[in-house]
Amino acid sequence: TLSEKQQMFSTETKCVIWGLQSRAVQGMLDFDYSCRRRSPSVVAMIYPFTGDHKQKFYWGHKEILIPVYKQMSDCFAKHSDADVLVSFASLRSAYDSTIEAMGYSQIRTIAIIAEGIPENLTRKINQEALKKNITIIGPATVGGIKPGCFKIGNTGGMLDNILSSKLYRPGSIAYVSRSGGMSNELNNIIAMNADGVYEGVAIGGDRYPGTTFVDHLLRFNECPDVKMLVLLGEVGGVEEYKIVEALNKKQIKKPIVAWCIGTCANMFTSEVQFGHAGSCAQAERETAVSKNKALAEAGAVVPRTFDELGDSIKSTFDELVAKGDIVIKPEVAPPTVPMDYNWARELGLIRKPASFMTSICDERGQELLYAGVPITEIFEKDLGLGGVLGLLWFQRRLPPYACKFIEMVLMVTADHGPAVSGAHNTIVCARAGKDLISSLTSGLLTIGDRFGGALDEAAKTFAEAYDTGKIPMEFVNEMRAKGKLIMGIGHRVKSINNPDKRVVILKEYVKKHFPATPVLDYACEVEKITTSKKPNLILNVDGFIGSAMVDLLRHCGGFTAEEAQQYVDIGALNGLFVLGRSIGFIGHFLDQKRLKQGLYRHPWDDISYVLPEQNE
Ligand code: Q5B
Repeated sequence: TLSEKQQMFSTETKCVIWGLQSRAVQGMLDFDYSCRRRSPSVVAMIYPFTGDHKQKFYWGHKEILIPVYKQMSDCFAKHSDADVLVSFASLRSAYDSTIEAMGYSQIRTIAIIAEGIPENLTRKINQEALKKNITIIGPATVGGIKPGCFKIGNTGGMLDNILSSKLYRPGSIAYVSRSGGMSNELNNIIAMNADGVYEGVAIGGDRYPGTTFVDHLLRFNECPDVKMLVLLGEVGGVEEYKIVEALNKKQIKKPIVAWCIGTCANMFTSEVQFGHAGSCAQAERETAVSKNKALAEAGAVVPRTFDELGDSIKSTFDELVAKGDIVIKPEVAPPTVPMDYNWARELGLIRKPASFMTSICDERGQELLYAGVPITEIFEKDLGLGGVLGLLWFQRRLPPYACKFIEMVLMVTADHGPAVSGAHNTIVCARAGKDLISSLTSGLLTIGDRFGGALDEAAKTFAEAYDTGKIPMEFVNEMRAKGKLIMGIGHRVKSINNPDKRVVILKEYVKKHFPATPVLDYACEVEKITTSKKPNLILNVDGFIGSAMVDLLRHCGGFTAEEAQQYVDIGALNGLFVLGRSIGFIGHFLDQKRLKQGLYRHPWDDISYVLPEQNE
């Protein structure tokens, strides 16, 4: 029987994850399930930045809860059966959390994923681990995998990879590599050329890994179920020479296929630093070519190139099968693990009708798109607020004169004093102690036919009257006969004697820049008739913007007649007043707060109490 240390993981291994790594945890649970483990390998998580709580995961089809602890002490007290810690702590917190974890006698193995831990701290961790007889895998690694038993974090990749590399059941080959990415490659190569992986460890790319190639190879050499070894070393360092030594001393007796990557470094005239911190040859001895030569001389099977690694594994494996050292076991299909929805979608395996559709904005890519236009382009082309509104409201890149008009509309409607319904409501609400959003919305809720919300109806009625060829007088008379007010006509304080400067400014601009203004002209004709009756029955700001917007939509060249009509029908134009006036309402809210105005109570002398008499 193997010692506990030799058998690092079993089907009963229980581990704790340091860090809120939900995807990695789910990957481990899916692996466990595919291996037909009786229970999940992950029993808890530690995360010092939130309180104790539970997170939901899938165990096959079933949902399970895994506790998350703030304190490591609470976690290990509750889960005394966990002897492995998989640490996703950052390079800043990995040292402290690993040292703390080593204080718990139940811990036998720690995998440290973080890259970039200072080498002096890694060496302290390694010394402490040696004293406490703890196996460290890493730092700077994905970890390792023992098919059928346990998977460290993200090792082996997604479930489809686990299945295609047959990692759900043990094979006869154990490997060591430095790189996590290359260990995935090995899982695949070994599955294709032999009966699969028994155990694989990626020791990590740092100069001082917690455990070395030879530590694991000696362990595998003692394991009766491991029939053959594979080493994937790399340029830099001298760890591979310890294997050469172990081979020469016959400490490693099992057949070993070995390759050190980075042989191309010899083709460069200067020193080459590969991806890992340790992968740089400081001397001739540290080159991949020298190490491959030494390994071959010591008896390892060394292919000519990395491309032939699979062939070497296959021929060595076939020999062991021929000798009867390896008996190929019948394949048993793993249980079906439900596929993660997002992954299945990404692979194009499933489709689901979307719950809602959107056609104005896409924030999913690298850059935010407004109606398909990247925001950098919006700034580069200086489309301005009017341009953004054109994209998000009308899905069109409007011509510059139209963008400018929209901005002018927002500017002139931004505020019209504290006395109007909406500003009044905002002020009363602010003075009742409410917040900005409540005060703003209470003001916005007053916008309607009588106040600021007549744009769409004005646009509709003036356009309809114009389109049906009614002469303005006929239209006014018809409205009066129906007992209807003309939307967009009339103002409480403005009149022909006290003209609304906002309308004057807009009119001047529209007349100068719009290609055609038939509906606005029609509304002005109506105004002539209504003001002849009463001077305050002017074409007001709502009526002006409404009719000018119909002309803009119809004649700017960006919309069909139906599209232009649709925007009026769906009530887009009132949005201009709502948006513009929100600026003012927010201003009133801030003003009241700045002026520290107390609760508003309407004065009694301004209220006429008209209650019925008692004897009535
Ligand atoms: N008469 C705006 O009314 C107001 C008539 C009309 C035919 C009409 C009224 C009206 C249509 C809706 C509209 C937007 C309620 C207005 C705005 C933004 C604002 C606000 C601000 C800002 C004003 C007196 C006589 C009566 C009525 C007749 C009135 N309107 N006839 N068509 N449209 N307009 N809303 O002054 O014979 O005496 O009984 O509903 O366009 O909200 O600054 O304050 O920026 O914040 O209260 O500019 O016109 O007049 O209702 O007492 O009527 O005129 O039938 O006739 P007043 P009333 P009679 S812009």
